[in-house]
Amino acid sequence: MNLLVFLTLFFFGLAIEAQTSPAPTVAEAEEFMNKAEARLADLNVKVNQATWVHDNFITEDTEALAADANDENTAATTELVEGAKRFESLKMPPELERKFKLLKLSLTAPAPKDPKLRRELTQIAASLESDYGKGKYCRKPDDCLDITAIERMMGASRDPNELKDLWIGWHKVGAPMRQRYARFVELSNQGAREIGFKDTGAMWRSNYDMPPDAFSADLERLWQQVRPLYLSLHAYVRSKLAKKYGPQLVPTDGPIPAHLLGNPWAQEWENIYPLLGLPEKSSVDVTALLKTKNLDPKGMVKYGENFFISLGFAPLPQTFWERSLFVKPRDRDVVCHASAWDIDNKDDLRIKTCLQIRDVDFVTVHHELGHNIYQRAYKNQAFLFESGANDGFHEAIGDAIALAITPDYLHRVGLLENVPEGDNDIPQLLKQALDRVAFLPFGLLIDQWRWKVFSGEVTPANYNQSWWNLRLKYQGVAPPVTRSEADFDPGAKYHVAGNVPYMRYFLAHILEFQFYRALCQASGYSGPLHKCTFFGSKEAGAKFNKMLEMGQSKPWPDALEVLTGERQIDGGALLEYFAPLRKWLDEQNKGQKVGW
Ligand code: X8Z
Ligand code: ZN
Repeated sequence: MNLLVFLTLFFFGLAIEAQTSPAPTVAEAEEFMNKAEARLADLNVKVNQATWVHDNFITEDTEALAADANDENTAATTELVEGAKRFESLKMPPELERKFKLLKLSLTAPAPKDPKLRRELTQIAASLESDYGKGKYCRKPDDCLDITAIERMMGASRDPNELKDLWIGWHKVGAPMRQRYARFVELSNQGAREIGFKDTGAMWRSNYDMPPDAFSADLERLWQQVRPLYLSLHAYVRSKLAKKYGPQLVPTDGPIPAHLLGNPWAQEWENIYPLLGLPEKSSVDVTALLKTKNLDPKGMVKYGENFFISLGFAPLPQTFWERSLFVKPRDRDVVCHASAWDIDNKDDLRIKTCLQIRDVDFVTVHHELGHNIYQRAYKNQAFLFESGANDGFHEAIGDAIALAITPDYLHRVGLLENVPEGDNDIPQLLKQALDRVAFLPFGLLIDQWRWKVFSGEVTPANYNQSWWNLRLKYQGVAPPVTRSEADFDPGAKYHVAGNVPYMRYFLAHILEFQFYRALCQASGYSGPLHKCTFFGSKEAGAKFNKMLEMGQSKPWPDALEVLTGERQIDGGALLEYFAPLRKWLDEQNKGQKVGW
């Protein structure tokens, strides 16, 4: 057959094909989507059940079951995304169009269509999470510390050698993950490309109702807005640590050694408050209050629930109390990193935590319950809208409530006898800044690193070096000992091992102040922002719920507007909250170098 005849027949064939599959209609698209949502909702319950069991009882078998469930869900989603391509050029009503977009973005780990490769990816993902959950530092064969113990010890110890030893010990859990992580990146990128994204990082950045580059620009705007406050805090903390540990260990013009900040990742610094030289008893010691009241972990959660009830939310279901994990079990490996669950996308809410009786865990309790309250508020939305307006919203709900744990609140619920008198709010604000402001650059850098890894700008040959470059650039911290490419320090952080995107926490740490300020206003409060509690305000609760029940049904600026009247994420509320502290820090830092 000559070429001309062949081409004629070929195009004739195509024309017939086009005639036999006419352009799809909106009704067909709707039908496709309804079926897709029903199928995914079912699979989602299976994934939740298998993952819950795995995370609460890590064994080879539960790992295989969790990987299986994830594999099935990933396969179905991949197939549906492929099927949805048929409707790509169809003009649809906005709500339906949004569902198609969200379907395409719904996998955190997109996988290749090839079942063998997909399976490899889901198995690697499950094994990395298991490894993190089982992770231990064994000082001697019969003296092994899990992450809960290490967090406790690094929060309490002031011995630099012990801290260094714990830091090095915990970071050993990363190294064995390195090769599997590199393979995971390859496979997931292939999956992202098959769906039409440049790489997995670009896909993650596409989930913010704006072009991915505009999102990156917004992050830079936010960081520049809050960075001066972070630098002031960093300089002040550094000078106090230099006094405590000496300038050889803590140079007054350089980065802070990462093992001295009271936390394995130097991400929140509240635990070193006693080293900062403020008069004792000048701020409320929540840890001491919880201990004096003899609260057990469940009791702490009850306080959290009670706050939400005071705003008008319904109590948590009985099953929450029966099925949640509050304390680390003694006899088995669990993923202790705190999380909130909605197993059936209806009422089966749970948290999984290894609580200690400490102020930072009291904040975590409110954080997790915020997830549960959001999940329940949007449970009547369509499946693909059962999410936060964006993932930063989800992380900010409980944190906004935790900001309202003021001395006044603690007094009202009977945890604190006397509210400290006087108007010296600096100790309280400093404590809060050690938690929320110290976190900001950490929240920003994790995915700066991961996005570079996914894009190929960072390769396995410089995984660790680039990690520490970013730690230095944004946080101004340095590792206590020389690191090399035999290490894989990112793997010692849960969200890298567990493949949970992290930019959400940076956003949340800004959004929570916007939410908090709006809730304060709704409650009728006027006064310095940091003293506000909206405990008991049904008005604040009703306004909150209006935003929460929207889930992800509308672009996030619409949701933000419902609660705050603003359409931009903005650091103004955070800066307002910390304004008195900023002034004070700048006075303390006079004559000192700021930055590193
Ligand atoms: O992972 C969490 C929550 C669960 S979503 C406990 N957080 C981040 C972390 O621990 O690294 C909350 C603050 C940041
Ligand atoms: Zn969370």
